[in-house]
Amino acid sequence: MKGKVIKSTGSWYQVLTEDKQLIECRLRGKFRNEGLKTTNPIAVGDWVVFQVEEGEEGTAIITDIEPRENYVIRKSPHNKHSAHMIAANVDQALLLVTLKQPRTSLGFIDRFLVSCEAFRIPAVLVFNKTDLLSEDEREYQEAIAYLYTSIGYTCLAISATEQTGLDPLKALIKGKTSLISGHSGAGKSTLLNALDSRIQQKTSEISSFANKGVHTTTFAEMFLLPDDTFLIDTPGIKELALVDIEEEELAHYFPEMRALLGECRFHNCTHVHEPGCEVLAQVQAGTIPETRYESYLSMLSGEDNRR
Ligand SMILES: Nc1nc2c(ncn2[C@@H]2O[C@H](COP(=O)(O)OP(=O)(O)OP(=O)(O)O)[C@@H](O)[C@H]2O)c(=O)[nH]1
Ligand SMILES: [Mg+2]
Ligand SMILES: [Zn+2]
Repeated sequence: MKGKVIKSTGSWYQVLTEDKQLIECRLRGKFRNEGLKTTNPIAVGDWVVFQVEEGEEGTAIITDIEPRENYVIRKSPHNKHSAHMIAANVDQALLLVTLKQPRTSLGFIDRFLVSCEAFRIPAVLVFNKTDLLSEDEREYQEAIAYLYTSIGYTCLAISATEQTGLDPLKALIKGKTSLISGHSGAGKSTLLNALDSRIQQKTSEISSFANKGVHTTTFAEMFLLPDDTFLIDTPGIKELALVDIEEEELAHYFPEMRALLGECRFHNCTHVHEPGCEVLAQVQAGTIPETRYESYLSMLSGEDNRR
């Protein structure tokens, strides 16, 4: 029998069977993780083969994991050698962006987008907490959304608490499996609760001292909505360490640069100082946004993950 892992608590996995029954499963034996060094062998979203245990009511043993279409891993910023698999087989990743409480920086957005490009997962920016914005802040948000839309990313603006802007979001997630990411306190769990009243994820006010979230959600969990719509709530991202991306590959993960890469004079151009660099020319001409290019440079040098 086959099913989809919707929750993992370390030793137990909650699996949704093909006929929409829930069954608690355990893992027996060692699983090779497709050469990936991860701290967990199975993630939310994995399709697994299981066998019901004899004599045990309603529990089963996972015997196999189906090949993954894609996966999202988060590298520990402190330990280069360990990575945690957040989810597998997702159709899209939504980043909840908040201009304040907490502030999501452009550098953070760009790191997230580059990671999604590397994982080959379409990314969507969802600006949340729009109810908190002044007129000026709203204009600033619209300018950012315009910038990312022009690069090709879908941008939406919502308020999870006021439940505004949710209809386009509902249309976007319908029939798909979507991962919801963002800083702690950005409102991921609040949004889940707003999308379906049967979902009751715990939420917490952000700390008034640090203006940051308090990491209320501690493990990824998948929720089933009507119409085969799956949403994955995840713990807030503190820092985003990039998965292994070679220097020469990095520009490929910026769609607005990717289109130009054949046009630089040198085929191994790093787009930093080389003569005849088309990327630099477009930055100077203003067609590549300066903030994006700054993010490129900061990722290239491997400096701060935290802006
Ligand atoms: N004003 C306002 N507050 C919001 C909005 N969405 C969420 N919040 C508040 O932000 C706080 C944090 O929300 P959570 O849903 O717990 O945030 P989270 O992203 O799940 O955080 P972690 O689980 O820690 O990663 C709560 O007090 C919410 O009520 C919004 O649209 N507007
Ligand atoms: Mg949460
Ligand atoms: Zn170049």
